[in-house]
Amino acid sequence: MDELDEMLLAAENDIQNTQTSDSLGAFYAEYFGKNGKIAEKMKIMKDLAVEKKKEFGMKMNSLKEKLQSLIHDREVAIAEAKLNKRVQSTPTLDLTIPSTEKRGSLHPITIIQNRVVEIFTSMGFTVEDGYEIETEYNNFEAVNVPKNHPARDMQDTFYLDNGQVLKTHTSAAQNRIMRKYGAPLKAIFPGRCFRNEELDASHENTFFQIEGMMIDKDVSISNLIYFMKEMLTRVFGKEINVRLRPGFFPFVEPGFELDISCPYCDGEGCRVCKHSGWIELCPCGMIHPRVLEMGRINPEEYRGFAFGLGFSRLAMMNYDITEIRLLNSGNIRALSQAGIK
Ligand code: FA5
Repeated sequence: MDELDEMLLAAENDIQNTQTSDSLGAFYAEYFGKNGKIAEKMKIMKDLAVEKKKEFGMKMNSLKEKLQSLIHDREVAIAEAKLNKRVQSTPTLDLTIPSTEKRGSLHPITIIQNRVVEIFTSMGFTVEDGYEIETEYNNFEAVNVPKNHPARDMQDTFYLDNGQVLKTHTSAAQNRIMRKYGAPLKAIFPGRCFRNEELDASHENTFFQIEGMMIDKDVSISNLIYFMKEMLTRVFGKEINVRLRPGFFPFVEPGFELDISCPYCDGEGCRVCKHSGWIELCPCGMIHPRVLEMGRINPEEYRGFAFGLGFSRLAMMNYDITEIRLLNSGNIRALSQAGIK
């Protein structure tokens, strides 16, 4: 029996000195394995007298239970120590702490678009969505640009195998919207446009426009001037004057180029307006009767104006960006400077 007490004492000591779960596993096998120390001791049993056998059996059971409980406790202690060590050596990561990194900002185009959309909706215009992939009919024929018309050269685009096109202008949605709502109608439709262009500082193959249309019985050029002046004055936050020059677009008659008084020098003349005091901003005009007809609106009864404002260029003016390609560049440092302005 003393031997068993000695064995327990030695085992307790060994367990406490064990530092890893691997060596604890080895210890377990040494004692509880098939040919381990306990199995070895149990061999004595068969030679003991009956009354001693019982006492020995009870003592062995209590020794085994004690060892198993000590091994379990040690295993837990080793795991805890390992975890504590890892926690202490890992830099603290608290995902709930607000980032010290700079937050993201809206893209300059989005900021301008939101502003223009808000202004037009406050004046009773509905906001419509155009498709980016359009039928050739909607992009060209429905706005009075038949096949082989020279105006198509100005808006070469990317053709898909199925004959559809990446829309070259937001005017591509005019026909669908006229047919959807009929007259009277006041709608704006911002969107991404694509052209197969020679790229330079002010021409991109992917850019943004916003189209506006107002159709009613008494709509005139004065309404067009009023809405454009009001919108631009609110975008630039100062009184903006506008002027119209003749401009040709097959879908308007008469057609205009709308210039604005230079917001940088208030018409005095500066680098931006090339010392003319005016900046060309937005083509527009009175919707051609054929375009109304194709939109199933009676041109005898209704008239309307339409404009197609280049958002990309408006954003450039607003944020003093001189290179249009920056807008699609994903250059976050540059874009966020504009975004936070
Ligand atoms: C049009 O796209 C006509 N659909 C506008 C219109 C609508 C006229 C309704 C009359 C009535 P234009 O091709 O000029 O017109 O383009 C309009 C504006 O889009 C330009 O003033 C310019 O700001 C912008 N734009 C055109 N091409 C590019 C380009 N490659 N890169 C960046 N902006 C462009």
